[in-house]
Amino acid sequence: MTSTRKTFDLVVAANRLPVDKQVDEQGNVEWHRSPGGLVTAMESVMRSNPGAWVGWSGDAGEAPPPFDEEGMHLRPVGLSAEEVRDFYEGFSNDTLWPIYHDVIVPASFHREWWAAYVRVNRRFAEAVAEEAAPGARVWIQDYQLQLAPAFVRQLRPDVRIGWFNHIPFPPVELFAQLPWRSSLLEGLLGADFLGFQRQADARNFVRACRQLLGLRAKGERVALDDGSGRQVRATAIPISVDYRGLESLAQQPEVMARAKEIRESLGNPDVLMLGVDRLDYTKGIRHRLKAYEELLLERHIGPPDVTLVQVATPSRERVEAYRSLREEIEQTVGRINGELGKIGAPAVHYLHHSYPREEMAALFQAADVMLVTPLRDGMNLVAKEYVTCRHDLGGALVLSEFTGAWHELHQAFTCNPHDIEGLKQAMLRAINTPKRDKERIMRALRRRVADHDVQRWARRYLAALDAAPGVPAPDPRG
Ligand code: GDG
Repeated sequence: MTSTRKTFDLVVAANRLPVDKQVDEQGNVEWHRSPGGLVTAMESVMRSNPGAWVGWSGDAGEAPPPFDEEGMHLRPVGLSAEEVRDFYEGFSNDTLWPIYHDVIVPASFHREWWAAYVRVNRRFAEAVAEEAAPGARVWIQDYQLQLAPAFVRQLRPDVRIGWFNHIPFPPVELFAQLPWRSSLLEGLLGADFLGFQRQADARNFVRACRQLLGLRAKGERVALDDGSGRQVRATAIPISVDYRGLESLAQQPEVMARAKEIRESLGNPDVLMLGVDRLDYTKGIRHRLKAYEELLLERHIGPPDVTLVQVATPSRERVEAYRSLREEIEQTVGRINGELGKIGAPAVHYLHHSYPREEMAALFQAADVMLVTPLRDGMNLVAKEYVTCRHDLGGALVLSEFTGAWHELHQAFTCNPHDIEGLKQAMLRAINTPKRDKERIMRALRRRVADHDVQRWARRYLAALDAAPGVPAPDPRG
């Protein structure tokens, strides 16, 4: 039996499609590319390999039919309203997310959420299996799809399967809390190659396989005990940003003019501090505000000379932990402004919005001090985006040692956000270090990101996937 259906040599599966749906006044549906780094990276590899992308469209209900957009074949996966609640908001964001981020808030465990997670992972795998050409490369993304590798292998043993984790992989002591820990590991072990942000994350995974599944492991390789002789490699391939694309955006005269305008509209402060985060408890926004408030109270700094712009992009607003975080942050901002602001010069400019990329690039250029203070973050792209936009070598990056980014950008003004006194000192150092020293630091940070951009990340990942051991050749010596 022959089939005329077109299939693809590279299939990416991610929770979301790389496009957002927009409906015009006449009710016509249009899809617009969402500007994430992953999409940019994929574009560069898909130019030479015809590629498909499997993902959820973002709306509950039946999946729209597959379509082609900007050189990619897009294959939507449908989620019912209950599945959005149980698979996405529930198991992904209220069970796995807290466990994988040091249990900053308690995780919720519900068996119906797990059932939805299994069902949706299987649905993704079925879509991948239909789109993949014989011997294709399949690249599955992130914590929402940890069972998909094994489901894909059952359906399509001929394809090469990789998975990349955008968030941390927790130490076994935390991972072991999950009632479904063995199934999650077995799901991941369906892959040939597993990529992580940091070597420590890869080691945590290997240790979990040893301790919880009793498997043998040597270095980065875990040996399966199912009689197949198969090995799975787990290592770090840290993600990055589209350095060239973003730098040239930041060099546009309109963006540079907008950066100046932003500073003027804030009253041209001596020091503009900036935070840009999804409104998430992992990002350390509370700790940052506390340190800033203390610096104001102790009169080290104060408006109008110094001000803070905090962009908190709306996120996961139906999950309770996110609602209460928002309330707490907004109360804190109100208190700081009420007690320490001046007429025409608030101490904190708090913006609960999402902005276009051009505006973000302008904000990065306007900011003298960028505050990236997560309690735990897989990578943190904002840190890399900030230095990419600083082609003028201006600005200073305060960076938490609990981000993946810090392992590459440790020349930044390092902080431990739990240590409020230390965080305050890092903020003051970022303000007071002489300009020439700050330029030297910025040059080094920029060089690192320029040499390790997202295109390189994607190429390295796919090369590692191709070279993954699978079933190693028998030793010729017998
Ligand atoms: C996960 C991991 C890892 C934010 N607000 C706006 C906006 N953004 C953009 C930023 C940046 C991205 O969103 C956020 O990326 P982060 O890396 O900072 O954080 P997560 O969303 O938690 O991402 C993380 C990442 O995956 C990639 O592997 O680094 O550790 O948690 O690009 O610029 N962009 C626009 N408007 C906004 O208002 N245009």
